[in-house]
Amino acid sequence: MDRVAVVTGASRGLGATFARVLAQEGFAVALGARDGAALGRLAAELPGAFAHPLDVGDPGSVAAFRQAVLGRFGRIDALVNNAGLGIFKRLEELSWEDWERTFRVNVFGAWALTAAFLPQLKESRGLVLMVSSDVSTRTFPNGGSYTASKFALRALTRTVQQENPELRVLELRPGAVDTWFAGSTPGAPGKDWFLQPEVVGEAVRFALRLPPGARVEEIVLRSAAQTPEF
Ligand code: NJP
Repeated sequence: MDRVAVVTGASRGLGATFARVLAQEGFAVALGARDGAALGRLAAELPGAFAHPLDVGDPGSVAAFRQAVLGRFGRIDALVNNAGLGIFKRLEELSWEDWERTFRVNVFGAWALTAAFLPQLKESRGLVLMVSSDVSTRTFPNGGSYTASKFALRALTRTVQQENPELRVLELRPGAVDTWFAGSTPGAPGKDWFLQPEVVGEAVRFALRLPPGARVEEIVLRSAAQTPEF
C-alpha cells in the first residue's frame, strides 16, 4: 500500500509545494486547509490525493479531518504541520485576539494534528515535519507574537521527538519565501530576492529520500540575499 502523508495549510504557498513534492516522491497525500475550493483544485492535480476541509485551530474540525483521513487511508507515514500565520505589529498594538489566533494556529494546531495522528505515525515509524521559521531562535521588532509562536513550536518539535524516539521529527526553518504569507502576494514588488517555495520543497525532498535510519533534526534555509542573522 502507498505511503500516506498529511499536509496542513495545503491550499497555497509552501503547503501546496510540499504536497506536490510528497506526491512526486510516491506518497498519497491528504490535504487540509480552510479553502476547500483551492484544496480540491490541488487534489485534482495529484494522483491518489484526498482533500478535506481543516481548521487546525478548531478541535471539532481536527477531529473530523482525522476521521475522514483515517477512513480513507487507514495509515499515516508523514505529517507536515505547515499551516501558519503571522501578524506583525509592535507589542502594544497587538490585541489578545492577535496573540490567540497566532498561537491557536501555529502552536496548538501543530500539537493537535500531531496528537491526532500519533498512533498511526508510531506504527509506521513516520516522519513529522514542523514548518517553523528562521526566527524560531531570534526576535525582531514587530515580530513579538510570531516569533514567540515559532519559539514555542520549536519546543513542541523537540518534545514530540523526545517522547517518541521511533519517529523522525524535523524542524524546517525557512527564511523569507515568496508566498501569500502575512497578506502578501507572490511576485509582489520588493520580493524578488525571496526564496521560491519550490526551493524549500527540495529540502523536504532531501529529508524524504534519506534512509529511515537517518534523522534530519533541523534545516535552516534562507535566500543568499537575506541578512545572515542568528
Ligand atoms: O503562507 P501562506 P506560507 N487551518 O499564507 C493555511 C512558515 N513560514 O506558505 O486555511 C488550516 O501562503 C492557509 O490555508 P487556508 C509560516 O509560518 C513562512 O508562507 O485555506 N490551515 C494556507 O494554506 C507557515 O507556518 C515564511 O487559508 C490554515 C497556509 O496556511 C508556513 O511557512 C517564512 C489555517 C498559509 O499559506 C507556510 O506559510 C517563515 C488554519 N486555521 C516561515 N490558517 C514566508 N513565507 O516568508 C492558515 O520563516 N492556514
